[in-house]
Amino acid sequence: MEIPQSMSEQYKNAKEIIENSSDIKIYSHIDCDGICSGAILSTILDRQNKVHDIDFVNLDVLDDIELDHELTIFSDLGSGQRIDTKAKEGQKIIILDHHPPLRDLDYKDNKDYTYLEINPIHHGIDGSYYVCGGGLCYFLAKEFGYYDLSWIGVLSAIGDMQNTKTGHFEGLNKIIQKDAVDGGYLELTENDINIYGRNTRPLFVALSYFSDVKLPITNNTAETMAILEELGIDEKHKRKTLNELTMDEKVKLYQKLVEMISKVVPGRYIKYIPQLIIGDSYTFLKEDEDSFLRDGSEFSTAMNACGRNHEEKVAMEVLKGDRIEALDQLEAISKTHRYNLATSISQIAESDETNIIELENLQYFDGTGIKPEIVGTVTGMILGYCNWKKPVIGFTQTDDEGLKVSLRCSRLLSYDGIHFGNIIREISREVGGTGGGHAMACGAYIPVENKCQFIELFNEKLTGQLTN
Ligand SMILES: [Mn+2]
Repeated sequence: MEIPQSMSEQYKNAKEIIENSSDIKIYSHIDCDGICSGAILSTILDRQNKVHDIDFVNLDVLDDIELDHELTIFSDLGSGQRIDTKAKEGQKIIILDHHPPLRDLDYKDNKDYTYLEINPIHHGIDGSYYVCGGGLCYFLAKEFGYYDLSWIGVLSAIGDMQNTKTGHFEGLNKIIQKDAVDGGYLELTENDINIYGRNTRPLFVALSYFSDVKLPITNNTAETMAILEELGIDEKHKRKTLNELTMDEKVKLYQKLVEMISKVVPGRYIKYIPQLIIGDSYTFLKEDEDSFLRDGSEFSTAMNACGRNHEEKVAMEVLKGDRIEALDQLEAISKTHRYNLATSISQIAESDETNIIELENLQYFDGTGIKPEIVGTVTGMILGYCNWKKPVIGFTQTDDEGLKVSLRCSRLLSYDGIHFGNIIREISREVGGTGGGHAMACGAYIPVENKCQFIELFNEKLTGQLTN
């Protein structure tokens, strides 16, 4: 895939607009993709000697936002929000977003302000798997000749889970990946064993987090140690990481995982098993050998940890190159974040009476007290304690009137073709809320009094869809 002509013309236009502006504001999203987007844009503007200000925001603050600058750039958001209702004559707006657009390509016409929206969907390119916000910003950087930012484009796509379907990058993401490899910033290991924490977690710990299917090793380090011993890998428990394994050892581990998973999944899922274990891995070659920044997934987790804790600017400074002060802060934030997650998990799953309620087609828990910012991550980790054949939904209070809802499910269900992001959008709307997201990771905000109705409708909606 290449960038369509219509889109590359938009990039030329965007470059021109930036070159001719001096008072610039950026709004970007608070997740890894949004932070990467912001870091790329901010670097472009720094190098162009453009004074600028950047804010990382939630989507809900954008509707009918006041525009106070000559040029306002929106990245990884904006397409789905009414960001230009207060645009004044002569102002300029650039949007770089991959979410479903409210407006079409000729919306720009007949305005007394400049409106440029670069969205792959306008050009027939999928925004879930082919390019995300950071990628779109990288193509702008490329227009300026800044190929060295390609690795941030790759990181954004990892954080946005653009590769979950196949384990590889496709579409425009592949161009970004190639730029990063060619520039010596990225090493791609195709079809590697894909278990989180390859650089920093001892393998017996990393394996215990396997939760797409409940295995004997899930949340059980005694069992993971026994299995590694049986395979002759890391027998003396020297806390070897996945990265330290030889190819031979990786093959043995792969075969063992396939064997274990085959025993517990229904026959029609057998064909998906390799996808659960295998995927490309990404190593950032400019990072220190033993740094958690060297592995793509671990780097993206640290970016998300900052987003969850309203410390996006720390994350951005690390991306822009501060590996001293900002990196120290990033480590501290990640540590606190991990502690908060562990506390939340033990409150829900590890207490004596189980707090997970299982219905016919779903399971849910009341996460009151868990910060809304982390309830999604917690829900994902709770999956390992649940029935993997059904999605798990977590609820937590945002204020007196609102609930944040998060849904996570095993990748097997999404390979099966269920798109929970679309389902949650529909159901949350029916109960007076808003929602959406990915096939296997999504969320919503709903009025607190409609929780039961939400659960009932959701459970009903799934009847016959989960065929286990
Ligand atoms: Mn995104």
